[in-house]
Amino acid sequence: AQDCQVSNIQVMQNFDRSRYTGRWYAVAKKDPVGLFLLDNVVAQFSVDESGKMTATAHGRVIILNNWEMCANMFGTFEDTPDPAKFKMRYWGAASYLQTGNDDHWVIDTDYDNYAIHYSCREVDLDGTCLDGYSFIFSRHPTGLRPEDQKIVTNKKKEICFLGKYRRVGHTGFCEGS
Ligand code: FEN
Repeated sequence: AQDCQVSNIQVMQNFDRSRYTGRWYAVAKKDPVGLFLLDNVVAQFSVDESGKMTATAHGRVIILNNWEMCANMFGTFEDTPDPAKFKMRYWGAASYLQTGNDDHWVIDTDYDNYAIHYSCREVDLDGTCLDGYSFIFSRHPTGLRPEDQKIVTNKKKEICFLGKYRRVGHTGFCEGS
């Protein structure tokens, strides 16, 4: 189950978007090519009255002239036939932030402690992911529980991003934004 083909990646079975709502702290991330969020990444997922999923996220960025900013990002999700696979349109509150339209897959979650997100932006000719990003989320700002670490390591392997993650620090830089 680990041929690294994007089309063979297993996602969360019977994904329940309402149980996924609320605050998630990024504890690790695999970066895409280009501009992204540096650290202090916190996401907040919601489901509106019609059942549509939306999210906000913030994170520290460094713009021109080494200015540290808190980027406030918004995302709307388009459903697909697979309940754990979405298309996410995203944009920033500030005009200098990039906008985009990415895949947004929930690989695994227990809803109460951890979640593994995956997005491949560019699939290579051989079917593997050439440019993608991924977040490991925790409900706890202090990180993953020891009992969840093994699960997360296995999933990183399955999505072929093992060894490509960096820890996401939380210093309070974006608190209250
Ligand atoms: C996700 C889940 C919750 C909702 C959203 C998510 C994705 C966020 C993304 C952020 C991209 C940020 C960028 C920043 C940027 C998955 C957490 C929305 C995909 C692209 C700079 C840095 C420096 C500069 C200009 C812009 O544009 N950063 O000079």
